[in-house]
Amino acid sequence: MIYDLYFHNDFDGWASAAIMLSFLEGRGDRIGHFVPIDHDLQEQWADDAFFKKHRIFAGKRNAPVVLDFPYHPGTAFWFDHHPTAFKKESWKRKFKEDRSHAYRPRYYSCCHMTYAMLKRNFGWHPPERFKELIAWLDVVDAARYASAEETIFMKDPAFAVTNFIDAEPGTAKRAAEVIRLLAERPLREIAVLPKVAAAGRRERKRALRNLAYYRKHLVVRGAATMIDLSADRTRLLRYAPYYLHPEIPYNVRITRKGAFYHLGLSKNPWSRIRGRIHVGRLMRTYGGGGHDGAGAAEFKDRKSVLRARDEIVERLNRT
Ligand SMILES: [Mn+2]
Repeated sequence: MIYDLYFHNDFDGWASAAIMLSFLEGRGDRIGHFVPIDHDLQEQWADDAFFKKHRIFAGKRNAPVVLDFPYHPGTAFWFDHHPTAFKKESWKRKFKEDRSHAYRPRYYSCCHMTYAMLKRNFGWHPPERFKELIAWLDVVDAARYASAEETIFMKDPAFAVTNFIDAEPGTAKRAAEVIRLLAERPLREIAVLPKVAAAGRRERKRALRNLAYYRKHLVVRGAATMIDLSADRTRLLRYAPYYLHPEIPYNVRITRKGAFYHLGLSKNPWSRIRGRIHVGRLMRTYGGGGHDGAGAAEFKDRKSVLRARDEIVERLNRT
């Protein structure tokens, strides 16, 4: 049988596709098309005839496999772990789990979920090396890093691979190449391939440059650190505040998105002192949202974003 592999265009989607590739080819099936997809498809995705109609590739359509992406009833296989897996109420009602369609929001990664489902439902015997891959995706896809330091210095081979995947838009050809590598080789062997190693070096250099910027511009105000990146968003180094101030529980960040100012508030996942405020709820009072550990809101001008930031920081210091 021939399948088309559709997968979310990030490390977890590509790694899920690698697991699926190994399983399908192992039982004598073939892959017709590798199709990286992203959430800009949403409108078309809602069409029941999506797999017949879409223009992502020309030529024959094979049985679709969808991984790490919202549900679609026209799939031969579907595995996802996102809380937003069902985009249409009618699809959600009709959905029935079977051995090739499952939804497991408890999994940290779709890669791990796919691995577990294929083992359990099909008696698949995966190659030993996949244990490393699923362990890493459970870290990367859920940002469960051991420390802030680990994310800045990026010494593990998995970082080079994820940097390589994120560096360029995922064309079908490039995705097919890397997915096959992920299916056949351990991460440390992929990380030393010239293009992958170069992406890793580039990102490590950028991280060090941005760390220097944070050292200079990060402001401490009691329970929160503050960084203003509205002049240059490329300076962003998400976990730098927690590396520089491991005991400070909150970080407030200002960035710019087109005409809007974006105010992001996050909790330090590694500090011993746990922030007690539900960040998403607090940001909702500013018209934004989020979850317990991170949230954001948008503002029309600089004056209002700074006023909100000062109010929020004051509030964080009162609890
Ligand atoms: Mn995922």
